[in-house]
Amino acid sequence: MAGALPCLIFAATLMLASIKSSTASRMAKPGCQETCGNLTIPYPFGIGEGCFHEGFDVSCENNTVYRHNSSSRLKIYDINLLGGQAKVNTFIASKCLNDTSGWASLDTGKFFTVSTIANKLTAVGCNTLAFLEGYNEHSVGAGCFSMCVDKESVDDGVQCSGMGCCQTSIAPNLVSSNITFDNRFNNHEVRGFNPCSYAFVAEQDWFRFEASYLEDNKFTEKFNDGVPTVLDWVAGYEYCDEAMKNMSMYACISKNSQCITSPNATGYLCKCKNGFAGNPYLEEGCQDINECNLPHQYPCHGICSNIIGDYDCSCKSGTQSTEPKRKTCDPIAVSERARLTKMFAGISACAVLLLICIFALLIEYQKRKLVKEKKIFFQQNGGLLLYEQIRSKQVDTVRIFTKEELENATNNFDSSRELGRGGHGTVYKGILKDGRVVAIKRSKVMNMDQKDEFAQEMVILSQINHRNVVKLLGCCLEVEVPMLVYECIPNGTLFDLMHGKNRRLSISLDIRLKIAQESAEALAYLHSSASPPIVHGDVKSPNILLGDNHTAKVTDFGASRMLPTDEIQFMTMVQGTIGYLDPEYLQERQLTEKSDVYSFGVVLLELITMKFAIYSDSAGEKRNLASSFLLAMKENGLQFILDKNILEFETELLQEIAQLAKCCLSMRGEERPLMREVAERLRSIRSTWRVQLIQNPSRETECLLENSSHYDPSSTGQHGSLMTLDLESGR
Ligand SMILES: *[C@@H]1O[C@H](CO)[C@@H](O)[C@H](O)[C@H]1NC(C)=O
Ligand SMILES: *[C@@H]1O[C@H](CO)[C@@H](O)[C@H](O)[C@H]1NC(C)=O
Ligand SMILES: *[C@@H]1O[C@H](CO)[C@@H](O)[C@H](O)[C@H]1NC(C)=O
Ligand SMILES: *[C@@H]1O[C@H](CO)[C@@H](O)[C@H](O)[C@H]1NC(C)=O
Ligand SMILES: *[C@@H]1O[C@H](CO)[C@@H](O)[C@H](O)[C@H]1NC(C)=O
Ligand SMILES: *[C@@H]1O[C@H](CO)[C@@H](O)[C@H](O)[C@H]1NC(C)=O
Ligand SMILES: CC(=O)N[C@H]1CO[C@H](CO)[C@@H](O)[C@@H]1O
Repeated sequence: MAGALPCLIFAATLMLASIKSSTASRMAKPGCQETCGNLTIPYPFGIGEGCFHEGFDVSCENNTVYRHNSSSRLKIYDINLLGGQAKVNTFIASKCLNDTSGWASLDTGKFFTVSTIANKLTAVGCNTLAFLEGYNEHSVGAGCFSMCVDKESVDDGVQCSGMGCCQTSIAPNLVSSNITFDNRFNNHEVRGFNPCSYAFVAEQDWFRFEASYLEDNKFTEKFNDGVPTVLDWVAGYEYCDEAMKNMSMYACISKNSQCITSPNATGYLCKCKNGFAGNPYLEEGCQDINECNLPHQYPCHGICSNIIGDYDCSCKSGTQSTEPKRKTCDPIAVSERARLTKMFAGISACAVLLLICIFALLIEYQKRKLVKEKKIFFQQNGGLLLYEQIRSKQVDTVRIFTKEELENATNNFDSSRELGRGGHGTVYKGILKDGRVVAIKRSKVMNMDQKDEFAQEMVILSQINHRNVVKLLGCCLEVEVPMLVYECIPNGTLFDLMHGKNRRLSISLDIRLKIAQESAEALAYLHSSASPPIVHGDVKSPNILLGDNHTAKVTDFGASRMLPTDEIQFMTMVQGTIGYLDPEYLQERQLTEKSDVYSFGVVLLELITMKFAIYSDSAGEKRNLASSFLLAMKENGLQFILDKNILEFETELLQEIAQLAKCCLSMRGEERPLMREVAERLRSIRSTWRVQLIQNPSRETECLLENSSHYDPSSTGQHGSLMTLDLESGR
């Protein structure tokens, strides 16, 4: 038995660790920062947009958590999720000799109040009367008087007895308060041993009084940084029944959570139902407690089996009753003595058995948890839907990758493998086991609805096969946020080509027309291939990849369907693609094919002006390319905005392209042409241009014809010389 004790302790530690890790992993919203310094930040608290519930916005600076947007900028030490409390740092009011000022105020901000149970108003000093004036729904106040005429009368205990230190309770639900001193009492009479008075609201049992605090500077030296104060918070000011009526603001969204009226403040809090633990404010926050793993809290003297939200305790076979009984197991005693003997023998056997069981259970539990998690994610991410489709042969082009495969392919998502980072996620370069190079996109966080749509989207996308659309090869659904695997397009994006490092090279008009036409074809195809039409929703030059021979490949397709629709995240999205966004979409929030037409119009403009969608003019002012262009069109000043390198070519043709772009940029969606029409128009413009090149050979034409047999755009040398000629012909 000697070895059993350390064993037990070890087992208990392991158990605690496993409980900690399983709950700790679900405290913040997925994808949000979970800790700051050594403080865990549980949702509804959160850092950054989309990570907090309204009113619980905090920031992390220098490993310290601050409550945002409260006028006193409160530093948070501790958050008690289930008790609805937070410990913050507040300031001390101090007054020395007979100066009249000296105050400290506190504004708690929305949903927070100063806890009346947990705090006390404390004053330190002799001949000191400290006041707290505050406001809950009414004006309220409290005062505390400390009296001592000489040093000897100061009570040198740890408690505040009223001599040198006093304490009093404060009113409930304070949202703002101001601590001041009564000027009729001052330190002049006791200046010899107590020059200053101090007052503060702090956690009740935290402060230990010492007589030396009355001496010069002793107190401020020790408590210069402020004192800890407990605030109560609520998820909302309503009572539970009212709160549940408005689901848009209701905070207890976890499946097995419930609403409780806060005992400490006015409003409601959330809690997991009995048998569940975790964060009740998160969608999947409340998780079943496996009671059988916690024999101390949930003693079971038989066979313990966990069930969702509860547990069963049945007798071991061999005893009289084999029928399962709840919680306890007391087979009818034959005789007291027999029972005792049996029990005694049982206990030691049980202890050993228990130990082994605990170990086995622990290992099994962790393993199962992982498998279960994967399975849950798989289901959440629409895996079953997709699996069905694959089986019924509706989808035969898409593979489902495992998490391990993708981790191996990307060297564990090493940052050196990063190809790009955008509004929707990060793209990594991956090398599959069979040597194929692929691009792997890890999306940002999604909610459940988006995940369902994601699967639908994948089914649609997998059926698309167009030479100008980046091909979807597969996906991985076993992770919290699904990952997509695309074919890898080697030559960068159109954005890089125009604005990247090599932008000093001019791009021939022919190539520009080719890219424009091919992108338009891709979008037209996508708009017409399915019903309802698939809308890209994020057409922009960074989303047009370039393959060999400058073949355009549209990517990030269907991002729109995965885009969040609630307001906060919507704003992020707008920022991500500002400059390309259809103004009508902004107003009506209704994404249509015509939104893509508008965005394509901006890409077309980029191609003929070589400017960014939002660019700085010569005066350094930010301008919207679409607006500048439309203005230039109106004022017949097209030559001032077009790229100088193509300006001299063929004004009629350029006019035609500009006219097309103008149509695409029409304010009203219905006035814009269909993508199919745009593609047709570009096709005819391009063929006109080619015919002209052949009939009326300029130097660019000669160059093109000369090089056509061994034209290889992937070799920069060739490319470069071609461009030089290009430039010359422009002069
Ligand atoms: C967190 O860190 C601070 C100092 O960095 C320390 O004073 C405090 O005790 C720590 N809290 C916990 C819970 O470890
Ligand atoms: C804390 O932040 C301030 C600026 O806000 C900075 O000057 C200081 O170096 C930071 N301290 C640490 C320890 O990071
Ligand atoms: C209410 O206040 C008490 C005393 O500060 C605290 O222990 C408890 O966690 C608070 N909240 C709830 C929900 O009881
Ligand atoms: C404080 O007040 C006393 C009389 O009440 C006066 O004699 C003394 O000069 C004052 N001290 C200061 C620093 O104002
Ligand atoms: C607190 O009270 C003092 C004295 O009445 C006053 O001067 C100060 O402005 C008050 N502070 C706030 C924030 O109300
Ligand atoms: C629910 O709350 C939101 C935000 O406070 C509010 O705009 C909406 O009108 C409320 N709905 C109902 C039915 O009360
Ligand atoms: C308590 C507080 O300062 N609340 C402010 C938070 O920020 C919003 C908008 O920025 C203000 O309207 C609130 O007054």
